[in-house]
Amino acid sequence: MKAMIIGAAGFVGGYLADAIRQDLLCEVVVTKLPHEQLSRTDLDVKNLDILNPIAIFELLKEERPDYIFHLAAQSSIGYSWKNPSLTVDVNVKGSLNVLNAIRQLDYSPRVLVIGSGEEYGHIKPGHVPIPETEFLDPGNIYAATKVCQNMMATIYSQAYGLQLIMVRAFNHVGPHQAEIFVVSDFCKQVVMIEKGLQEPVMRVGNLAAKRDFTDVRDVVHAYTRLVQFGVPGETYNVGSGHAVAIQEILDTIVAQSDAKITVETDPAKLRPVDVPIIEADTHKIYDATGWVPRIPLAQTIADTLDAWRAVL
Ligand code: A2R
Repeated sequence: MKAMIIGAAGFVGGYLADAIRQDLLCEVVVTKLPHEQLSRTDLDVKNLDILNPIAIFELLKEERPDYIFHLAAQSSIGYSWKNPSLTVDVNVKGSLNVLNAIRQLDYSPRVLVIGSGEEYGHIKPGHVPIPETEFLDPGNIYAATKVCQNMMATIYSQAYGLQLIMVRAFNHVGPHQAEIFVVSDFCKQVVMIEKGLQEPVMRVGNLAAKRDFTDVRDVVHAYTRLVQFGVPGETYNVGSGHAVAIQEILDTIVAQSDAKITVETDPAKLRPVDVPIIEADTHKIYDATGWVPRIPLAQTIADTLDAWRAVL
């Protein structure tokens, strides 16, 4: 058996490759953009730009993966405001290219199409935890493209009988995440302070917002279970099911350091449209796969701090 990860050079790809080997016991082929670096030497790596439909089809025809995980995306919300056109090209047209290539194959692989909890957007008070049936009200271009990807995959699954399973992943966190994300940002700042590289002041945004965080090392096991046991044409939330205030995250991070730290609000980090609470309803994935996250947030934070300590 063989699995392919499309778009493996990002945060999730390496963790997913390890989970596939462990859970699915299969060979793993991964793709990256030609200009990207993949530090892993133990993986079979192919270059692929999903904006090139012929290249996708040729690669799939050659490799014939039994499982496909489609992670490739322009995944930054901030960048999606700056370059909406590229975000639409990659996340909508690129994903459609992937779906069209799969449709042309003479066999039917099981495919996980990764979307985002951001697709729900402006959650009304009292509408948490959020079930998959919730009204989609995306608040940014990234989220809108992921809604579109989900709809295209749902339609292709129904119309052409493809084995496409859709995910809406809520915030995932862990070692080596880019520092534009809050947990990684806070951990990096703490380590900078520990090492005397930053004055002992943490700069933070909205601490009252509550978000649903899951360790990336748990998320990838949800993906391996869904690709096996998810029902084609269905969408599944992947999250912890518990919202945690950013304030609590900050307190946990600061408590894990010996450094003396004060906290200051940075107006540049305050987002005007922050939704007060986002929390996934996780009954559907649990019923389908039995998956539950196992790594406590304090452990994720400890490991993320250690990863920054090793890097800085
Ligand atoms: O944007 P880059 O240069 O970081 O490359 C990203 C890559 N990618 C592409 N791959 C193939 N063809 C393209 N035209 C293309 N454009 C971008 O997909 C990056 O290496 C990878 C996605 O990884 P990340 O951005 O780190 O996302 P992460 O955290 O691994 O999340 C995986 C999926 C994404 O679909 C997210 O939207 C979703 O989970 O939450």
